[in-house]
Amino acid sequence: DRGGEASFAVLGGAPAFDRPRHVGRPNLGDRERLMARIEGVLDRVWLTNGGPLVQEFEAAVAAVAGVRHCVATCNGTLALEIAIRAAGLSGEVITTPFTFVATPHALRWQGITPVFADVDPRTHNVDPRQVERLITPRTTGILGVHLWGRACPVDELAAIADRHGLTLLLDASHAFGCSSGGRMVGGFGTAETFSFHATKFVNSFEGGAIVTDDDAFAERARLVRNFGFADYDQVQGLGTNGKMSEVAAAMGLTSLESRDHFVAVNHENYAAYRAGLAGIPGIELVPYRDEDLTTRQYVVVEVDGSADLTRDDLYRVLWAENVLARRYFHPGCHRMEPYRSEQDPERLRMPETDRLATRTLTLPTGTGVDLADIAMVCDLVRRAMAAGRPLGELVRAQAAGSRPVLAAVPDDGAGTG
Ligand code: T4K
Repeated sequence: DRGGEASFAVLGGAPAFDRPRHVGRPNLGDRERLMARIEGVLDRVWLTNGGPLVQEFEAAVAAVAGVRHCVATCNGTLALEIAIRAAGLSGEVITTPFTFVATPHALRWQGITPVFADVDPRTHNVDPRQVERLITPRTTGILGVHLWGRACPVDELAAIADRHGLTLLLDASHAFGCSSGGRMVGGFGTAETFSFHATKFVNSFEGGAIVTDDDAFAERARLVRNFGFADYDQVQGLGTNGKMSEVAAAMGLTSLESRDHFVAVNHENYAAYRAGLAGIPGIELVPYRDEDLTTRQYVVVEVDGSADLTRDDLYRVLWAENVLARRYFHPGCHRMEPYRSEQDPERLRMPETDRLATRTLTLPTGTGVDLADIAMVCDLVRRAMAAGRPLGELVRAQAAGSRPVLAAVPDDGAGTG
């Protein structure tokens, strides 16, 4: 009997999956192509510092994004930091609190105060009206984020930036290969940044990139990426080491070659989730617009706050079943250090983000799960929501008493990612 509460693994039943199903399980491309490329790296004895594979990867990324310049980096966080430097930002920069903490950290690491603007609960992206309200004489820029690959309100943000003489940068870590209103992500603002981390749609183990159509900006970003070196012995300014290695580019190029396959799998998975979750009271699948190109790398549900089973209850139920769903992005960055301690609590009131951060749950997708897995996950969600309040009460009582079946579930301090 899989119908009763007793059958849930969280209450002592057998887990639905015998091994974990992950969010962000890396999509691997063609292994032979990867290995051949790595052999080439070794044969050339050229491992990093602007090698041929990095150059090829930069050209391929620029082509997808439809921009003139791509500056590949060792990860997405360094791409942000270098873009922030190259843009000459200082003082305060307005950004969203509902993002991975790398977004505000990249600003703060440069001595800039990230000023959080609350989100629009319908789009999960920053609300432009909040942004404009927060501009002060110290504001130098706006850093938007295309959460889940759904473009943030780029036209409104660009208009605000123009009106106030600010620079607009976009953290497009989730949005490589996505479009908005017929334009590819990559060409918005002064520059955009990608992440090619292992968990991303296209991955280079670790990696990132800055893309722009601005020649002078690209030149500055290249200098900053390489210690400020303009030539062998000429340093033009402060720089860092943000270079991508040849092995990373080998993976990135191989991953890129399988892009169409990854998109097809993600779209098929998303459709299976949409069908499987349809009509479950209290569960809403976060939609993508069919008119935009989307990679559907993130399958996110909102668990209705008034439902008998909360998001956190469902999270615990799923983890016990070996479905390692993630509470991206909980809590909002404004509740993380150092921002929580450094900033005026009044300025950290983010009711929409707080509400969203207790409702969203990201489910496994990508090439690491198949349609049978998804059917099983949807069945678990349906049965858990149907079990409702009694199940929630048992799960909460048990979490408080820490019964061993919950050993795999991180406590509330987790969910940093
Ligand atoms: N801006 C935004 C909006 C971002 O989302 C990110 C990164 C950045 C900036 C910064 O870009 P990077 O500097 O990272 O390039 C993960 C990723 O590490 C991070 O790249 C990503 N966002 C974030 C959303 O997710 P965690 O701490 O959640 O990762 P972790 O280790 O818990 O892994 C996630 C899941 O993937 C786990 O269930 C395990 C699975 N996994 C992971 C890896 C690394 C695998 O199965 N194999 C693997 O190799 O941050």
